[in-house]
Amino acid sequence: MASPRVLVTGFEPFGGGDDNPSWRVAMALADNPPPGVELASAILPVTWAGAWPALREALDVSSPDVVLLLGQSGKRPMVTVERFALNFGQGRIADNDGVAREPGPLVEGGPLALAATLDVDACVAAMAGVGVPASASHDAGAFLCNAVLYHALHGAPPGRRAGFVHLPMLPGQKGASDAEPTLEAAESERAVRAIVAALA
Ligand code: PCA
Repeated sequence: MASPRVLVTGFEPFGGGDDNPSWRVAMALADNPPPGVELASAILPVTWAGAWPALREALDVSSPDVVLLLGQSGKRPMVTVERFALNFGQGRIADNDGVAREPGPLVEGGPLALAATLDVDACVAAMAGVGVPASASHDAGAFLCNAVLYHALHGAPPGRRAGFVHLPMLPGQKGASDAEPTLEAAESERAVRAIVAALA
């Protein structure tokens, strides 16, 4: 059987931050591609205007069987795999263009919610299997992580699977406080590699 084509994406730093665990992991995988899959990767801008166009372009170029979207979550104690994307976007904070989006649908007339097509529980199990605490989440928020998952699912070609993994902030990352749980980049990378290995 041919190796599955897997597109892994990360996001740039945002919200005044100086780093993002998701771009670290996406770049680490690009530098040292996991075995058993045909890897493509992309870094997405944290902007309402640019994130989906950048993802759409990466999808057009790589035509992946699996889309594994990564992002940072500031307040989660562990790696989380999103079950759903909502057809709703709101700029709780300004994006990297300085735009705070008014609340409203991402896709006019689109379904209110779409379920991830990557097996969420299998992803959680794969990460638990390598000793990285992980859980499923039913709320990807209303910012750009939710938005790219919704767009990746909406109108996806048959047979393509897409999912989203939220990674905790990095220790010492600007904006991370002692009160917020963090995870080393190497641990997040190990977790994501376990998911990719399960796909291979
Ligand atoms: N996290 C944000 C957007 C970019 C990122 O890494 C989010 O959770 O929506």
